[in-house]
Amino acid sequence: MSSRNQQLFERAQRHIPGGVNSPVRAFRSVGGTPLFFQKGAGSQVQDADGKWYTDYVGSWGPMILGHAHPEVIAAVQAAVVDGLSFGAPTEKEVEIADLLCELVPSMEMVRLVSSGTEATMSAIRLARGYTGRDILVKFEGCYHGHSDALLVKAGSGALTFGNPSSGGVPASTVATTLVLPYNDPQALAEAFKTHGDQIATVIVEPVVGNMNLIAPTAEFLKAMRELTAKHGAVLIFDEVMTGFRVGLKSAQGLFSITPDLSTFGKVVGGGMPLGAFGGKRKIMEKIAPLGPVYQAGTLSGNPIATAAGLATLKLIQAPGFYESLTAKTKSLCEGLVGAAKTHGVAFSAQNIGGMFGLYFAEQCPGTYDAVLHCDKEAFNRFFHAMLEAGHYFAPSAFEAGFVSAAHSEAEIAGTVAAADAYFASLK
Ligand code: HOZ
Repeated sequence: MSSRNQQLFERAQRHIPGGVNSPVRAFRSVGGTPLFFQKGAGSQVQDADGKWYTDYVGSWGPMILGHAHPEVIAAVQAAVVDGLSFGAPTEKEVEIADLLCELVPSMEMVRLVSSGTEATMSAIRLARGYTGRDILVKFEGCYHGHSDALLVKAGSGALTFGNPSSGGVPASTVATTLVLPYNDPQALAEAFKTHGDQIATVIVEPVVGNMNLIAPTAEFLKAMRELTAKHGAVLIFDEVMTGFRVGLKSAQGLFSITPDLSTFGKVVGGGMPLGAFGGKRKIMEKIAPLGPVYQAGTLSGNPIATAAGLATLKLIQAPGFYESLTAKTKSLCEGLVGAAKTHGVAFSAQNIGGMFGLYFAEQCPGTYDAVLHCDKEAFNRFFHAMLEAGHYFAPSAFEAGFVSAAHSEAEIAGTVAAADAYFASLK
């Protein structure tokens, strides 16, 4: 008899393309049937067959407190009874805007939206409107949501204009998107030398989480800040993934770099659809109704989403929160590396705050090319063995993983023990 997961997946495919509402969920990269979840509690998620897993995906980042945190649930329940949406301002929007500007060093003004994709798309429009220039620079392997101008694959060579990497994106839309290699300050300097007076903005994931985890070099971030400032381009830190995940001041606080604009999503909404973009007042004042750059949304600043976001942002300010989260994520990485080493498996891992990368390679990669050289098939076998043992990692070798405050050291030790048993079985 087929499992309920399988039955649901078969049924889903009738009316939902690929049976999923976001492609990476389809398990195409790792093979097999995607899990349908019915419940989450703390660090655990339960699938449609009733099996529980220790969750290292955390809804791709938002669930930093774990699933169904009582204070977040209470805040949402309290908000729900007062109405679901008004399409008009509410006090909670003001509260969360104040808090974001207080917590994140570069934020002087902020606009709330409903997703990370909206945040990055709007920040780019704003940067172009502010500078009056067209060229957008992005980096190979960085993902900034699915708006047209950002869906560009890397061309070979450092200084090529991109081609669409998705059907349906007109070549003209991406003709002004320039794709450069990540962690390559020289390529960025060349781009500014050639196009400096036409570059509106450089957008970057300050720690990449969308080609597995890639840590930035200090030189790369420094060069980016200096070159954008020198040429009058807007530097956008896409902190949708890193925001409140790598530290309370986000990646910009961790690396002491002040971007001109930043984008947020995931943790900021505590699991509800909420995003934000913000930064320098003189740039933000170009947005309608103050300025000529249009941006809007019926559900922007939704009262339920802001309730969940505020409750989450309050709890992550607890003393020692990030020290503990970082230590737990580190013990997961170190434990897995130790187990792999014991059994002679080529494997490496690293974390920055509560996000981590696992690589079937001797060393942690620092570039897109190096990530592509990791052993994807070995990851896929590991993924399925761990899933079978009740440990849920991202279903792709090209995604970062996440630990929550609800994960206990004992649960992490259990995951390491399961990995140890799997690595031992490979001999
Ligand atoms: N954009 C997410 C991966 N980096 C996946 C979102 C989802 O499938 O929910």
